[in-house]
Amino acid sequence: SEKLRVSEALTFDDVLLRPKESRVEPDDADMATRVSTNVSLNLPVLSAAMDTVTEAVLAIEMAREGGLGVLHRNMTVEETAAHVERIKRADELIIRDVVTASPEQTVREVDAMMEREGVSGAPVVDEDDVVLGIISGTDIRPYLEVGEYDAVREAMTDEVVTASEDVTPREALELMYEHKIERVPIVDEGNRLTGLVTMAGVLARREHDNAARDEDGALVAGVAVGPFERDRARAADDAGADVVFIDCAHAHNLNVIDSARDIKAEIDADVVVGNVGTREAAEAIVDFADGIKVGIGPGSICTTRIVSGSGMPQITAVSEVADVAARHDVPVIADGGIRYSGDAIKAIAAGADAVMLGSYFAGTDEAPGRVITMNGKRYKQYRGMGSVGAMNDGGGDRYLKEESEDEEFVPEGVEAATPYKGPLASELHQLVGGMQSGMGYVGAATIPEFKARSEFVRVSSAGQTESHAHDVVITDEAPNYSPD
Ligand code: RVP
Repeated sequence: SEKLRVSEALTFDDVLLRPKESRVEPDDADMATRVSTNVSLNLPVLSAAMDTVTEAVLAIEMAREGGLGVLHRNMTVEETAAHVERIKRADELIIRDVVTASPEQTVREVDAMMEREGVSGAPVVDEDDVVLGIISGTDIRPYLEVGEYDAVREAMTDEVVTASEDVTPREALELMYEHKIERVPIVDEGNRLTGLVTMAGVLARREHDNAARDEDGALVAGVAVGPFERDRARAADDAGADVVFIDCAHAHNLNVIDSARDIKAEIDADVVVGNVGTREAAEAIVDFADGIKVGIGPGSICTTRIVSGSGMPQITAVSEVADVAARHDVPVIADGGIRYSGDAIKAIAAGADAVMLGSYFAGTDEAPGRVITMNGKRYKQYRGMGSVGAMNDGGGDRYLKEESEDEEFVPEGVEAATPYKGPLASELHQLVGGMQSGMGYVGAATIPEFKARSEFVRVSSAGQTESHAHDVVITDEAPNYSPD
């Protein structure tokens, strides 16, 4: 019958990257990419917007490593704004909460204050915040011996090196080295204090030289919002979010598309729309979306395909969407189903610019939730946002048909546990290192080059068996491989 003349759709295990001539050493593969029209990352990796995966703590670490954390939406709108602000302030060059001294205070008082606030120096300002001097532990020490009741005015250094708001980290460091000082007050045209840059702050930022930052140097922030949550989208945007993700299980719903379009028109942040899994869906959103997220049913905790009988195996879904998106120069994110680094780089080969993972990060220290021990092994909770538990806790309307109190949910996700993994940075290191190996095998030094150069071969089930460790008993756990 006509109806059964169906096309085939493939997923990760159905394909492998064809090895090619190469001069690319994996370590040299450049992982920089775009996640949306205006936002670039240094790693093509996002953490899922799930309440057992991404809150501010994990998002900060993701951005410091070069990727992007997408905040879940099982929280109030106020909490969303607060989490975004935490991310944005985390690596701030200019401290805004400056501990200041007044010229009339005694040296003794300032000494106690600095001790209490945990700072080793403070700008001295008048009632109008005009900077008069700066006082440090070194200025204070001699006075503590002979004049602890003298005024700060006497003890402070009154030739202060200041800078303006637009100072760069490099300029600030140069100033500090040149004048042998550890802090530079930031002032406006009236010499009024607006902030402070410290040596310790600049050096801490240097430790994360691969971090994903906005043009002001703050870490990038991503936020999931429900398709009809204009208030959350606006709050996230006002708080400084770089990318807002319209978070929907089926974004080829025309009501969702209308609303996403409205949200896009209202906010400054980039708007990524998803999830979709077909060429037609991509065509319906590509004219206004800043990025398209792909994944109908591949997630490890997702039962959409079983419950609804609908879905698209992920490699085919990504490549259909990518064909459309590439023509409009819109980035694509492959979301869900990634178990190994090999899956992640296959998703990029299929046409994605970045990948999003949930289960891979849920077991890390930075993810919300406690470590639990079962049968002597350590786990952390991981649950689908369409699971009964997540929906009962609030924002799971992604999978909710109707808002009704008394009717039972029809979940499309499960509640589970995932092995405890330790720090996020080492998980990411394994993930990205494996992806870079893939680029080495294909001979591509950048993500765009890899997308163009990579080719797939089809794998039989015998080939799949051969791919995994086989015919041996594994004696030691590898950090990047644990077959189910
Ligand atoms: P995974 O990385 O395979 O654990 O998949 C994570 C993805 O699964 C999420 O980014 C989201 O797209 C999807 N998800 C989240 N909750 C559910 C559900 O309850 N069905 N699915």
